[in-house]
Order: sequence, then structure tokens, then C-alpha cells
Amino acid sequence: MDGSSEALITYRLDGDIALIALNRPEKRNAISDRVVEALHLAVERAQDEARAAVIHGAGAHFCAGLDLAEHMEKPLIAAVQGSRRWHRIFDGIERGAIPFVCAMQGAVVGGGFELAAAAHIRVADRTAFFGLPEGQRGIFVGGGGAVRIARLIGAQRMGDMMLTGRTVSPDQMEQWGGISYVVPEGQALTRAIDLARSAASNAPMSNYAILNALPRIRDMSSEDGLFVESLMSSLTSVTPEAKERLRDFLEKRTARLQAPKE
Ligand code: 1HE
Repeated sequence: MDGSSEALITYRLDGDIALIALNRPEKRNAISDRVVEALHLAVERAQDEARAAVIHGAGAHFCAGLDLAEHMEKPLIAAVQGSRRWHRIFDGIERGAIPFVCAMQGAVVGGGFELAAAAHIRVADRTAFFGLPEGQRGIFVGGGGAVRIARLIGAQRMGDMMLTGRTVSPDQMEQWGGISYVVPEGQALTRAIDLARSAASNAPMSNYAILNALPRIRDMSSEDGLFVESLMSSLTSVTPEAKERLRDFLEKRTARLQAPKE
């Protein structure tokens, strides 16, 4: 990572968890070309050396989306190529080698929401609000939201958010399935790190299957999906790590599952 990129995205390895922060709070972490490139490098590095990663944003807001000042100057072809670049980088998060947890506060807007949608687990604190103001800005989602956000919350709700420009609370977003955890103000990062640690303790091959087989199976017919599930299930169970973990359970060396604490 060159010096200039490092300032826009910070990266820290905490044990086997990579902490990746959007670090442009003065522009509410708006995503410019340089930010997305630096994010790409951080994501690649995390996949090489960490077992899970957390993406978060410095300051009061997670991310104000696409850098509109930069976007305004772009000719058509550069805009298309830029969107395709976001797709490749966000696909690398969604279908990569390690789980990504997203910790959010304040604005989770446009491209910021699209980034969050590429992560595997989403945690928001009570200050978070979700918006898709592309319609107001005269543009359209371009970071994978038409696919990922529409599938998370439903195309109808996404269309409503885009048409009306309304913002959505964390509780509502949780009900819609767009996030999985709502925590008190200021606690999103801590909770996200805890969740990342849990995910990091799984067998890497199981995590690989969860990240790479599940979204593909969702896109298949039921018949093909069930077939791929059987292959994936057999593949993971013959690994030495699976054998060891199964033996640990049977010989009572692992903690039992417990009912959730509510
Ligand atoms: C920005 C951006 C940005 C802030 N691009 N510069 N996203 C939006 O339409 C959201 C636009 N942003 C906002 O609605 C607000 O900034 C917030 C609600 C996020 C925060 O409000 P606030 O009052 O704390 O900050 P601010 O005063 O509005 O912004 C602080 C600075 O950040 C200011 O610059 P300054 O030079 O005047 O200090 C803003 O111009 C700048 N800033 N957001 C550029 N987005 C792949 S396609 C995805 C398409 C989209 O993402 S569309 C959604 C775009």
C-alpha cells in the first residue's frame, strides 16, 4: 500500500482479524477511485494473512457513498468502468476466502450501503441510518446494490427507498433483513470484532464453502443447488480438520451449544 492510499484506508492486524477502516471522515468516508483502490489492496492483504476481517468507518458516519465531486467529472465510459471496478472488488469481498463483518454508524448511504451488502455479517449501532439517494442525485446504484441490496431486503423495498429518498432506521433495516445486529451507540465495532472472532474460529474450508457455495446455490435451480450442496458437504467432511473437530465433539472436548441470551 503506498503512503497516500494508507491515509484513505487504514489496515491493522489484530491477532487473526484484519481491521480495515474507511478513513476519510472529513468527507464522510465518501468512496473515490483512490479509496476503492486502497480498499482493494486492504481486502487482498486480509485474505492473505487474516482469518476474518472487519470493515468500519472512521468518524460519525460509516460512509456517504460514491464521491460525487469526482463522479461529476467523469465521462460515460469512465463511469461504466468505475462501476465494473467496484463490482470486481466487492465480489472479491463477498466470494473471497475469509468472512467480512461490517460495523456501521451514522450514514450508510448509496455506495456505502452497497459495500456493507457485500460483507457477510452487518452490525449497526443506534445512530445508523440507511439511504439510497441515487434518484435525488440523478444517478443509479453502481456498486452491486441492484443485485445485493435487492436480494437482502427485496426489490420492492429497495425501489421504495430509491424512489422516495427516505432513510431507514436500524430496527427497520434489521426487520427487513438488511442487517443482523443492532447495538447501542458506539458498540458496533466491538461487536463486529467479536463476531469476526467467532467466524475466524471455524474450519477455513467450511468458511470457504459458506462464502462461495451459498451465494452460487442461491442463483441455481433447486435441483442443481441440492446437487452442489451434496458435493460441498462431502468435500468439507473429508478434510482432516473436520475429522478432528467431529472427534472432539464426540469425545466431549468441545463446548455444547446453548440457547441465546436475550
Ligand atoms: C461528500 C459526500 C459524497 C459528503 N461525495 N463529498 N451520497 C449521498 O448523496 C450522500 C451525501 N452526503 C450527505 O447526505 C451528508 O454528507 C451526510 C448525511 C452523509 C453527512 O452530513 P454532514 O452534515 O455530517 O456532512 P456534510 O457537511 O454534508 O459533508 C461534509 C463534507 O463531506 C462536505 O465537504 P466540504 O468540502 O464542504 O467540507 C461534503 O461535500 C462532503 N461529502 N458526502 C463527495 N458522497 C457506485 S454508485 C453509488 C452511488 C451513490 O453512492 S449515490 C449516494 C451519494
